[in-house]
Amino acid sequence: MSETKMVDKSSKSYQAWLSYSQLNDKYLNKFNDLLNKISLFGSSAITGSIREELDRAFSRFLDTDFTFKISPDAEDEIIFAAQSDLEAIAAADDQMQELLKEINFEDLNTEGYILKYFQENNLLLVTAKTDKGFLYGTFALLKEIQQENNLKELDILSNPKNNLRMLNHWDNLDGSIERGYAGQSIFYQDNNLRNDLKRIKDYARMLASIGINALSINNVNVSYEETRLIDDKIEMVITISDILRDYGITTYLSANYASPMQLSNLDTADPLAEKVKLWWQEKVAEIYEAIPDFGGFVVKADSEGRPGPFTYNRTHADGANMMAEALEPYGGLLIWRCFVYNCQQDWRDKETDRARAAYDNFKGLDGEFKDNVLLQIKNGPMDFQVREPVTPLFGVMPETNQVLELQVTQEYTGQQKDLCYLIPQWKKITDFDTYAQGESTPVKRIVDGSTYNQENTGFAAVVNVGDDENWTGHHLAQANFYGYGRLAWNPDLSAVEITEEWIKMTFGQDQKVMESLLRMLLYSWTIYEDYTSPLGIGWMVNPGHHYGVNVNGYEYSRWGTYHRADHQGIGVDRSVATGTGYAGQYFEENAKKYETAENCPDELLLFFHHVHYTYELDSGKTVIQHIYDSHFRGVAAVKELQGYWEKLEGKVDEGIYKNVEERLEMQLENAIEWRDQVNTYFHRISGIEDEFEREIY
Ligand code: GCV
Repeated sequence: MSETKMVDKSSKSYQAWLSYSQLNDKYLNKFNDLLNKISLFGSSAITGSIREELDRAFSRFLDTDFTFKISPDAEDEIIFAAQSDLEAIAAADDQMQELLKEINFEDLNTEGYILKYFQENNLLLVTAKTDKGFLYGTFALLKEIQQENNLKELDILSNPKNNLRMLNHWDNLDGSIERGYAGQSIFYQDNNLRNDLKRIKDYARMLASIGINALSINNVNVSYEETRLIDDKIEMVITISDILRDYGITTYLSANYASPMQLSNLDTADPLAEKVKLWWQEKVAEIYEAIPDFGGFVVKADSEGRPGPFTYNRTHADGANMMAEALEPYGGLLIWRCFVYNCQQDWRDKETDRARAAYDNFKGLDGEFKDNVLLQIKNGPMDFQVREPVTPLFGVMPETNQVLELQVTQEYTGQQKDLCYLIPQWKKITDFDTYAQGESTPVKRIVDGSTYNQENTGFAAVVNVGDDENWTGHHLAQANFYGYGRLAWNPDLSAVEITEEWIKMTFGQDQKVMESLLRMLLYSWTIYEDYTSPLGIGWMVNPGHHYGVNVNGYEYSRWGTYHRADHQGIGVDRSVATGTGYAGQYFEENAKKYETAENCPDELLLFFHHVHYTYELDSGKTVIQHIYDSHFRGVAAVKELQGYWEKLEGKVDEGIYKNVEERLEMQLENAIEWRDQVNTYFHRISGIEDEFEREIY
């Protein structure tokens, strides 16, 4: 039996951005009239969640025992009601009838919401077409209040830009989490459900507050026990989905492609075999009997040892469509991952290029997938490195639904020991111009479905939470979780907007806290890049667990992840002219940019080209000098991070202060090790001195 961690649910670290601190007197006085007269309409399960949240929030905002009046009256000045309830009120109320004329319900989609203040009536309405929109609107108003924004200026209509806003758990039933850095699973322990269902509910609240509407609850590497979730362990899924549903979240499962073989001893999982099709149809019918609003499956097939249609000489379209067909009658989705590559490569083989794999495996299948199949594509062609180009697959499959997959859990970006705030990286990815339809076809416009007029598209990401009291190990890693949801709702938000919002929601209004944290968070990704792998090369990590430096850790392995450094130069030639041809997978504008070292941006130079250490970058430095400088700079910057944090002692919650202080110490140690090993390695191998004669070993 594994032990259960003690968690203080009243702590600031647990409450995360939903701690609803008491409002300051000035703000309270200004909006007292509104804040004390609130009513809520509706009786659905989701309105029940809204009611609970409002009770919790207002008791803390106002520091009183706040409970809603059962029967709202006409004097109320903040009204929470969905469109149908407002219309019912309006039938007997002329004033409401007039107000309704000013509300653009026709501009709302099914998950959108409106927050609108009417000055003449001193009335604030929170409304939406559906319960789900209403839930998001409620959290949006709480966000406005918690940030102490002016309620009498509110006039917001917000629709999510992406229909699918998903998080993927890589949780196993024994409680472990693949690539988890914040403790054990909040769902499972010893192949059972954990008995702390309250925690799952608190998690659902956090998800809803940032607009997440889909959750896959088990690892994409589906092992023996997890395969049983669609069988004799379905009760566990029912319990979880019952909690998530009340927060507008649809439950998905990662499915083992070979389930029919494990669960029913079928001798094949061939997608074209009738008995296999029938098996899935019957299985899916059973699942929907138990969970009528089940979302569907996420599938990792023919990838890193997982079973898939290749075994039967079938295509990924054959495999995905067979499962999608079973889900179709119920409106279920089949989310098929494109992380398919040869993980048995010989490092001596310079022809095979892992970066090419997603495009090579999937591009030719465009138009062959059913409408309820979504291809989930990692942001880059390799695997969530600190810097890699955006995958060329986005935009080249106009007849296929595409979903962007990000990694919130920090596998290659510091494992929640090192601070690495990923919103700036994700902004670069979502804003990347694919040129799929000429200039201005950024990734975000492909995966929001607008470029090719698709509905089943959106964002997915591997989440970073576990059972640590603060959910994410490093308290500041909560910002990645928060920011992912906000970006999935609206990828046009800027990194600064999202960051400021999270800081105020978590730490309140203190200007010093804001200034320090903004700097710490916004620069942390490039700081991490500085002291780790240079110029887009990636992978110089310890094999297996992927934390810490190991320059040659993956150089002679089977994973297709090489830097090809020798005494003269470094980098992988992926040009069309002399290399693996990967650069040619992009639309022309990008292909040209990446094809030559001269045109290629510095930050990705070594990803696309093998160059001499004395090659001069756009920055004017040589490659080797850049390696030295960035590594020295990276360590210096970590010390600055420590300095910024130290200024906040006494200004932030003590537990949080200590947590971050400790993590920054670990980060410094890690950064020093990276700096010294990388610099020493390249100094020895190149024989070139540092211009500034700093200490290299
Ligand atoms: C869930 C990388 C990770 C694996 C992960 C895989 C994937 O290879 O190291 O742990 O497996 O990606 O995305 O499927």
